[in-house]
Amino acid sequence: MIDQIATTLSEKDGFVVVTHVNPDGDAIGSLLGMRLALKEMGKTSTAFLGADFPESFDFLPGKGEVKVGFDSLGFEPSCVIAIDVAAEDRIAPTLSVLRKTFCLINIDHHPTNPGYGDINFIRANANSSTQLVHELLCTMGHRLTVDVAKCLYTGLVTDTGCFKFSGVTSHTFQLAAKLLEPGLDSYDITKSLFEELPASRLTLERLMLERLEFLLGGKLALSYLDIEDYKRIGAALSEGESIVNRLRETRGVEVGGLITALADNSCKVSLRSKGLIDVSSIASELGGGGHRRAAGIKSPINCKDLRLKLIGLIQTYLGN
Ligand SMILES: [Mn+2]
Repeated sequence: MIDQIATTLSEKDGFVVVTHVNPDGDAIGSLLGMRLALKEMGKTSTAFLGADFPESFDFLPGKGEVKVGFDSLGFEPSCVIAIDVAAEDRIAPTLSVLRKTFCLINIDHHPTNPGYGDINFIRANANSSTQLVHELLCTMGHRLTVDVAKCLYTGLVTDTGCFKFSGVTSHTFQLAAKLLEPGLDSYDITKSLFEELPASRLTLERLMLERLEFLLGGKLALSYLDIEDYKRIGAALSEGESIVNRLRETRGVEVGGLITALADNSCKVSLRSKGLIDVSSIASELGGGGHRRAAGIKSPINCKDLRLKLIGLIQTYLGN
């Protein structure tokens, strides 16, 4: 577990740090935080993303050194460290090749993580994966710098919805205090995360709210977008995952849902619940998955039919 990982990192050299596809704040924070800390320890390492670095996290230190491909690794890696990756097939695709050669360290807080690593450090009740990275650094006796703290704090803030989601306890704030300790200003991070959004995000949100319907006696807030809307507005498809949170913010609403019609007549649905019903169960009945309060579906069924199935299922779960 954590001691074994600490020993491995101390004794070996040459590490590749990876995270999940479509990375969020916790994924990017873990990736950069771990990589920077390894660098501070004098270890040879690289962070690998498998795709272009997401613009919204441009403010974080170390992003310039993140590699897209493995072509120019330049050293002999001994271990791959996967952080915040719930399932092995969610790691950037090329890792399957590496898997045969290296030891795989798996650090994560998703309850569904099966422990696919050679060494696993999984704690489902951790607020963020950056919390686990922090614990690892403490175990190793590594002193926290402002740069590493910035990355780790970003993961904590985003995965707790600015300390707003369920699961936030006194321990969460104790960790936040420790991360701010090296001299970090919380607003420097939260401003970059939440007050520097692209205009396309607000335009997309306006369209989502225009098309909002309250169904099932006001318990379901449902809206609809088309992939063409995203293209016209110039918004990334991942923006849908953020704006859907708005849909459960209303009194009486138990579930918020955003349906997106994709180009091939298939359909993507993002679901958010206040916790009364488990949207991951609903999602898995329709070929998707996720958590109790946040889940998603990608289905070959067209949106019109999927919408009706979805409303029917939510109605059943609500016991109406
Ligand atoms: Mn996470």
